[in-house]
Amino acid sequence: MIPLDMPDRPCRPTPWAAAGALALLALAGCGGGDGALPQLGAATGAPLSGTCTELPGRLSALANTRITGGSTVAAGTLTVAGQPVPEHCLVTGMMFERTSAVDGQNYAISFEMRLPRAWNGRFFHQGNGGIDGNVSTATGSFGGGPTTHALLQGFAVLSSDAGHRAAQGSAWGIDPQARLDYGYQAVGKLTPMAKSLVQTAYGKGPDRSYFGGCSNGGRHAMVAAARYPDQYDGYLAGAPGFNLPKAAVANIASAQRLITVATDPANLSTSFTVAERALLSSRVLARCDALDGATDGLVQDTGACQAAFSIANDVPTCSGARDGSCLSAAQKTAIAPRFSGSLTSSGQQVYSSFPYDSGHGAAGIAFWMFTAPLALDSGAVGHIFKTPPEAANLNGPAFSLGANIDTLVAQINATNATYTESGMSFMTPPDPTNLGAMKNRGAKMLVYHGVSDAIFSVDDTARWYDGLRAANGGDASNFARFFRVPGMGHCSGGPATDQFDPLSALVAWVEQGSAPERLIAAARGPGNAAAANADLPAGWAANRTRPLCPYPTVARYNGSGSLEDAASFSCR
Ligand SMILES: [Ca+2]
Repeated sequence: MIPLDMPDRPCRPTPWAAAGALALLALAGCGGGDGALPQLGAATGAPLSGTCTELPGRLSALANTRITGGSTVAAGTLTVAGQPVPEHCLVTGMMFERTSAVDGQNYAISFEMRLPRAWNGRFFHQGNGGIDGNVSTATGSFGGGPTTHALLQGFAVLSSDAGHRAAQGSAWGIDPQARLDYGYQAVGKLTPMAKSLVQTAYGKGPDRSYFGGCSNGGRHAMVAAARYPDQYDGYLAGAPGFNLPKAAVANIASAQRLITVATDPANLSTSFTVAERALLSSRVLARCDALDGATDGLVQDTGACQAAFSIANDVPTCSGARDGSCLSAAQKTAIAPRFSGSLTSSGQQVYSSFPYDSGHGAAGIAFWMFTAPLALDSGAVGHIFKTPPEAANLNGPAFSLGANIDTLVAQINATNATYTESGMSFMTPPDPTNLGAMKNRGAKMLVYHGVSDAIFSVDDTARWYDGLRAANGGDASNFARFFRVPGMGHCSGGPATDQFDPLSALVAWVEQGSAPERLIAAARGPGNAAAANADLPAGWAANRTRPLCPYPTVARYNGSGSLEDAASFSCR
């Protein structure tokens, strides 16, 4: 039982009473010190008041906002995760409409909100992927090949374009304010508007608020946890590209190496074919699969694997022509730095190492390894992240293959009179391991990341989490937990159990104090998912399950029981 006079602020050791009776008293009063964080209450639902079409008429007081539509969406009009979405209201609008003094283009933060008739009392801010620019349907998706979306669970869901339109390609990065809105300011502007809209629609604001997404959406969640710690109670960050400018430059550096071993210089994917990527993963499995106690096509102990595996020694070197059964010596030289990490000319990491894993042969890898550096990272770095930006008519492949990596690294950290925040400043959390403000008010953070992700490295996320632990006395598990997903690529896919519901786990943690000891993930085999995962190995049961374990633990086989069943594994 909690004493009525217990302060609702967090209990922390006080620096001025580091020793002696005062410190003992402080700890006693806090029920054990730093572990006693506030417990937030559970949300309670409410019905939507009025009709969807008259709702916009009641929203005229929203500041800096123009509501552009309100309509009823009948049950079953939308289907997500194979399930029909119940009837809800759709409200659309725009915030901060303006014309840029820098590039003369029109900008606004466009958004939609989907408001369930049967509301669960919660607000979900859906962070979208890529470089934003689209108002993705606000079903409340959050990656992870999920079995559900937030809208299906009864959340009121917001989605936005983060302040620019995809029709501009990446050239909107020439506008300084559009950069800042994309980085973090759109979230800061949208959040109070959305809560006010919920208040009008339901007669009360959200009891609990959540932010979730994967990739850039995971980055948004990480940034929101640092910049807006008072606005959300739960932060769900999938594959958080919180060092996105660095990752993009490193991927460009990778392309510059790979092009040297492409058999067709006009097709970067000929540098490292499907068969050769599958060979690499098969050699990783041969060396690492059994290290977790189960030869099951999954490398759970990725740390032990990195120590055991060597691309130089464990992959055959071609003695003749490349035929998919070997890598040429030149290929190994070009590919190995993808994993050890691209370096500047002075030997500094551009971004991060990437682990060897079982998923490098998966279909989704090719986009991130071969297409993205020439068609996506080029515009992201050329227009959005670097100061000064390139001209609007940027040629993506020519820019990426011709760029000086040292120069790009300097430019993503640079400012000038027009661009007063660097790419690294507006895209990343200001101090990623300082999450004290959200922690101390009882908010929680759940992070997941695929080990075979080829664009944002699980190693970078692990390094961040190690820093977070160090900043919290060696243990951050009372407010932030990080789950690795072996075999999974970027947000989903790969030879992995990639189907899980981290949002329900986060809600139970925030509102009930039930911390996730593990997440149960299932394979998306035929018949076990709305969209089957074509990357699954033939020998796996369609409904294989595994525990996803809180870092640094890994799922180890208990020594008996089915290899298809999570119950046969423990997080150790
Ligand atoms: Ca294994």
